[in-house]
Amino acid sequence: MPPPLLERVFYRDRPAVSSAGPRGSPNGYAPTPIHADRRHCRTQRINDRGGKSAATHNRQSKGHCTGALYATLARAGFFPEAELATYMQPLTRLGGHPDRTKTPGVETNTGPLGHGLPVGVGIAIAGQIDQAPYRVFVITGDGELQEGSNWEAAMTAGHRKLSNLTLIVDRNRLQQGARTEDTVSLEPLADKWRAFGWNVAEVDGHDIAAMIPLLDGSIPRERPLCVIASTIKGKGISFMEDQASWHHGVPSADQFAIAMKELEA
Ligand SMILES: Cc1ncc(C[n+]2csc(CCOP(=O)(O)OP(=O)(O)O)c2C)c(N)n1
Ligand SMILES: [Mg+2]
Repeated sequence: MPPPLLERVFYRDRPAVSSAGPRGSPNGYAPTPIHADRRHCRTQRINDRGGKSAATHNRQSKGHCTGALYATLARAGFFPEAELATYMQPLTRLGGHPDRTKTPGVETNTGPLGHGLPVGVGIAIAGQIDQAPYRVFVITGDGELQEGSNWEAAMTAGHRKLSNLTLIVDRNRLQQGARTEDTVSLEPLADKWRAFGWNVAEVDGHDIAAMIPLLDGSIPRERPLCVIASTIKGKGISFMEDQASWHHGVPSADQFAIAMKELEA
């Protein structure tokens, strides 16, 4: 039985594959830098009380990537880091999808793709009405954007000029079983968001230094911002990188050892 993957990867400040070991759980996700980088985790000052007092509201719409989310929440102090070892074990608070009734720091249950952005838009509208100082962050997958609910939310956000809302699209070009562009193509993705009244930034999603100024509120804006973060799913593990099959893959003990060695290199 290998040591808990989340703990090992997390302590190396490396992008994590987001689930642990031979338990039939989904593997191979490249997290977005909002999870992977401790500096950002600190600057966000996420607040589990919510409401007007919260500095930010964070929605992980791609609820299948809880591994990276939990590692970040643990580091931010929402629960003990040792608890990461219980990931997806029976009776854990750290299940396969985020559950606000179980996991401290989780504000919205996600898992059904296409929910995070509509919920985030609602909270951003509330903030706009209340003139509350908080900002709202949502992370979606790119395949997830094939859900029509996202575009209703995008239209509303653009119409209301929700400058307190930032969406990060994890643009890894893979969805569950195939490439996005071979399934239902998304391009020209940036133009789509612009047409819906959003500002757009296109970045290398693994370039933390490039991501931070987009997220830290230092650039004033009058519209919602969509950050299209180009990423490589499974980055850092040679045999997983950019492979759709690893969406649900479970590494063998040998593969696990190789993966950890490569991440530690
Ligand atoms: C409404 C809905 N349909 C299907 C699924 C099953 N599902 C989980 S992850 C996934 C693929 C998501 O692809 P993408 O949004 O690109 O996320 P990535 O893992 O590449 O970051 C699918 C289809 C789901 N969770 N919700
Ligand atoms: Mg994807």
